[in-house]
Amino acid sequence: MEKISGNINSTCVEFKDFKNYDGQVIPVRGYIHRIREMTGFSFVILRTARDVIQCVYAPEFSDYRWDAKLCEEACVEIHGKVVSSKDAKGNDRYELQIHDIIILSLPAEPLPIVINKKQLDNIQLSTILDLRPVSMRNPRERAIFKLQEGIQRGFRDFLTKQGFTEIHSPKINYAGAEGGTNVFKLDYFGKQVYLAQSPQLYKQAMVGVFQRVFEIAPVFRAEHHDTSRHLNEYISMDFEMGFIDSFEDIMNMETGALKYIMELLKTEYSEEVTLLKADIPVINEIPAIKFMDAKKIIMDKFKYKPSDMKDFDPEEEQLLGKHAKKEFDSDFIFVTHYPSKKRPFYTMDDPADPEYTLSFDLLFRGLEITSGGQRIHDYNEQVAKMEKCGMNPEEFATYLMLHKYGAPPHGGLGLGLERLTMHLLGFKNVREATMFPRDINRVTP
Ligand code: AMO
Repeated sequence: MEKISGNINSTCVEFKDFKNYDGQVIPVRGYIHRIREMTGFSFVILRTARDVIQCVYAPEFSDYRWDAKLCEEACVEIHGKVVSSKDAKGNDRYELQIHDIIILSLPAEPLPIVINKKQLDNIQLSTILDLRPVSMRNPRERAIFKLQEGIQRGFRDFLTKQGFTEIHSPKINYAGAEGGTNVFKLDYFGKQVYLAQSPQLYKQAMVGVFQRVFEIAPVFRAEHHDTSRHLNEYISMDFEMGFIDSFEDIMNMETGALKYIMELLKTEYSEEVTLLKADIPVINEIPAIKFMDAKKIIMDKFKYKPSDMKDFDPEEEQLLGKHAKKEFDSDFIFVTHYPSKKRPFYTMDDPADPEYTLSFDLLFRGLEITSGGQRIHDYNEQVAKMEKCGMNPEEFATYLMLHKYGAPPHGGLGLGLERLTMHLLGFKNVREATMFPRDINRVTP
């Protein structure tokens, strides 16, 4: 019987390592992205997991002869000699002189859209989304989600280094965590349960165990409107930390995480950053402004009349983004001390003025990407706040175990991955930064 050792011996060479193989014949696997026939030779562009590699077929390179079955989107193993050359802009690069092509599989049909141009030109977003499994084969489209991987990786790396433990909370829950009407109801063997709006109640519970926890996972919001910034399922990057001195500890932790993420994107995702022309923000310090002071700026400086004095509309967020850029040369701005009436039941009121809370939002280029703040840790205070909010504390007995049996001062935040990606890449619609979006009109593919 054959034994499986767990040794991973890849026989294929990655493009980034080509420099170590100059002049040698090496194997590479991938898709045939494009074939361009020239006089006397052909360019065969091979698409690997992260790169597109130029290979050249010419009869004089070897005894191998072109197989007429080869076509775009064929999966192949190419054996070729690594040679240095120049790209169209005169930059040094490596290409492969083809010595052999082994066909691994052939497509049954040609692709329904052209994916081998620089970007998906003249194709509507709805078509791109309908055809996600193939539209993402386009290198630019693919790069969006590679970069998104970098954001999550940065968040995870940074927090792990800061002593946070990664957790996974359940997504089928006995109650909605955030209140409001945008909760999905589910029939659970005859009982009504809800899809998680956020990991809020569970991440707080785990502060009582690990002190610092984080989670990167999908959450569900039954958004009844079709907007460019709302999804019904999105990836929430959450953290919660105990033994804080003030809610500013949370804003500092987020600032540190964002700095780390942006640095990681610049260093380890530079090809994607270049391909997408991503405008990576420089973060030194992030300015913070109180909610009511922000309202004043919106009204006095921008002469805008808010429709709601307890929250911001998208136009007001944009004005605050402009203010941050002009006054502080910052792409980010924290808005703190939101009105108590607009924040969920777990938010700690400001002892200096209980009409307001020790909470914040972070705006990035004029869009809310984060909510966070300090939580109530005292049992009696939390029960009283629930009652004030019209909730029945008995239904939240599990949640209240944290408070009942001792909770440290703590707080945390939730950061929307797709929204951060969207504004990093200058997209107008959050769906462009979502691999398989779910909205009021879409549950497929
Ligand atoms: P909140 O409900 O404000 O806070 O959500 C936090 C962040 O999640 C993103 N977000 C969304 N992204 C896409 N589509 C949506 N429908 C959507 N709704 C929210 C935004 C937002 O800033 N429990 C708190 C966080 C905390 O206090 O720890 C919460 O979930 O980027």
